[in-house]
Amino acid sequence: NGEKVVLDSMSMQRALTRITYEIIEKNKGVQNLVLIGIKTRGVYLAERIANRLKKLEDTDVPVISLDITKYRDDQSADPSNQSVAENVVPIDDKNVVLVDDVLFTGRTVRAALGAINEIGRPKRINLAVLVDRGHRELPIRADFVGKNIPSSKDETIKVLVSEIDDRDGVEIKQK
Ligand code: 3GP
Ligand code: 5GP
Ligand code: MG
Repeated sequence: NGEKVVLDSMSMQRALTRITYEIIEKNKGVQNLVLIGIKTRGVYLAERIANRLKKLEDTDVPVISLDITKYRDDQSADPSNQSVAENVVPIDDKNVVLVDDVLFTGRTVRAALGAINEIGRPKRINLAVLVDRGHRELPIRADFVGKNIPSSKDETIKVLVSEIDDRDGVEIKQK
């Protein structure tokens, strides 16, 4: 039914492993590092990276789970005082890596920066995404990219993580 596999399970593992090495290199180690995953799949990807960091650097890097709903620009402001994050640790003066599955218009990342501002003031924030599909509407780019997938707007990219989907992988299909 018109689905094309862009990353199979092994390729997805390798992309996450490469991103992990790039994070270690850019950060000159894992000191002062905090990962922030954007719900839903960004959190699982951040946890995968944290598992790799543990193996490679023998360090437990915290993973915060971020809910950007309150900061979205396409709905009236959420009046509730709901917390924007789970597993919160201090992020002041930390090197934060924000993790998401797909980077598209950039609006989710813009919202995430607002939510992070509620938690603290990191020294620096970098962005890691499994897929960059283009079509940015804001001046936002990723520092670490699993795969660039040029896409048309009437295509949709499916990101599967075995924690909640039946397998790992990335597929592209006509909407
Ligand atoms: P996620 O929360 O795990 O990232 O937006 C809800 C879900 O729908 C997302 O899951 C995302 O993967 C998926 N999705 C597929 N196509 C789109 C799209 O074009 N825009 C958004 N916002 N989500 C999409
Ligand atoms: P943006 O805000 O950059 O337009 O979109 C980023 C967010 O929307 C990501 O968290 C991602 O989950 C979701 N998203 C946007 N486009 C797609 C897509 O084609 N496939 C998937 N899986 N998610 C998408
Ligand atoms: Mg997402």
